Amino acid sequence: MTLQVVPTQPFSGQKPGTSGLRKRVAVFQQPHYLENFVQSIFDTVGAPEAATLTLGGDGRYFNRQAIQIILKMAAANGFSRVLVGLGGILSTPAASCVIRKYKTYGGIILSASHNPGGIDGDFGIKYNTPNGGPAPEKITEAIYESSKQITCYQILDAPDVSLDGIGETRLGDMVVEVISAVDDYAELMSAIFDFNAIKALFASGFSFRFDAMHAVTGPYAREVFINRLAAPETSLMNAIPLEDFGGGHPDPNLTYAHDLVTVMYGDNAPDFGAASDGDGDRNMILGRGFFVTPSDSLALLAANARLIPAYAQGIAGVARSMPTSAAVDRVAEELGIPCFETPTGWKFFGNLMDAGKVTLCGEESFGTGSNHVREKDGLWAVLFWLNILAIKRQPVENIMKRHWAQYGRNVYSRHDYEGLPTDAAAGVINHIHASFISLTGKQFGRYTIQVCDDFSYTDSVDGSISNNQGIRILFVDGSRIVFRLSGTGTEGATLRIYLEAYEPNRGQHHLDAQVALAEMIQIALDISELKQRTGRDVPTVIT
Ligand code: VG1
Ligand code: CO
Repeated sequence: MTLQVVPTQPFSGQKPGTSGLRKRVAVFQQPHYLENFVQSIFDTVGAPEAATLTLGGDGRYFNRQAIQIILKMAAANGFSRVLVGLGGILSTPAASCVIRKYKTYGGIILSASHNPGGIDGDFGIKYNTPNGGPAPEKITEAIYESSKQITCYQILDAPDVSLDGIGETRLGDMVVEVISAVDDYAELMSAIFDFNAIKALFASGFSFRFDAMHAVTGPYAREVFINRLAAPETSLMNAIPLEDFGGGHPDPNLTYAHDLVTVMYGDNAPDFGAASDGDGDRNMILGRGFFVTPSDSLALLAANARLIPAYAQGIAGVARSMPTSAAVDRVAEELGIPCFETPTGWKFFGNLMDAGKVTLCGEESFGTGSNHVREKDGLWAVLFWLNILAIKRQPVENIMKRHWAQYGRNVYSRHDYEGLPTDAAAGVINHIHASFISLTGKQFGRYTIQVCDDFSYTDSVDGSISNNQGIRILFVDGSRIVFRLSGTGTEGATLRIYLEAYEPNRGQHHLDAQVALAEMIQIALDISELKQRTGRDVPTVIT
């Protein structure tokens, strides 16, 4: 085995987005492409001598090849040990759990999350810091700067390491340790929730479907729900991970999780349904014929946190991303705890959790989590709901409606316009920006605009500032429209329009969100000139 120093040249555009570097598989397969980025990570994070690294991915196409490359580079860059998930697989929350449990010097996670996989699909990579969370912007920026100046990378010339059995293998001076992260993760879950109560719920005949969408959570769901909680085998759907996710789009929403949606809205629907995404950090929650929006889910978990053993003493505070509805704000007010509003992306929650300021946090994009790890956590959210259901023994729909009756309802929807020409999408944003002054005070039917702004965030822990995090159109009655460009797509631009109307009238809870938001939707189309600028006025995905 020899150490090689390979000359290379920078690639343009290795700029990490909302959640790391995401590109087509073919882009990652170019010679030196992955190596450049990995060397830039190592050069930037400055791991101490003989550090340990965590490594794994969501199992998508190119995961195995990428892991072999990264292992050989870690060995050449002075790491003494790398913890790898069995088969090279780690869900994103399990990676965070492993980093924290074994106190490794951070980890590299290979995932493009909910983006499609396979040879023509997407691949992704990100670095998580020793607290287990996604690297903050100052580190991702530094990695990007380093990638623009790279001249060589270090790699060990060695045969591939087998990752298909638990145990240790030497790679030069480094040890590769294949671990059973499924067990580490299941242990953590059993320390948070009342597994006996959930077991009793299943034993009572409560019916459940979990759709792993052929992605990473299959083995985790089997260990937790079937092996430890004795749920019936029929509870699992699409639980074998596949490199191309069965050709599907592993995004747990009403459009892409159609297998589960069909079951939950069909005859004899189960009591409870849930799905997770490609890398296991998202969750969708369904009752019988009933969809719980992620924003409502976060609010409901916060309101009921004391029912859960790990949060029985109460929660310190909550945080939500800016486009997430203000439903959780109302719960925080009631509980008398702080509520933080951060930009989109989990990396902004880490500082608040490390400082002990928040316990629960979430995003409208099906992400919910707590300070048990530093990533959002799909199965954790499902277990949280199961624990609540085990105690309340009421249908999901009733629990949600009672919540609205107590707190009022923030009617909410997100409309995504995918695959827009980049220029046209930028044109829409610039146009709204340029209209801020003329829009202020303008009245549209029963809605009057109070103020428009471009969301900017100052981290209350380290003082760092993040600008241009989305345009907010705020109405006098507390309703909102938010316009934001996605930072995770790999083709063209995706414009997200987030619509929210507060409905204090407790008698209106039967209303369908699209019906209730019809006026807001029209206002959004009018002020953005979407149709004129992009030729589109029908979203690709409605959530
Ligand atoms: C999307 C979501 C965002 C989430 C991010 C990563 O980002 O909107 O809330 O944090 O995906 O999720 P964007 O920039 O496309 O809107 V995942 O499951 O990749 O880790
Ligand atoms: Co994800």
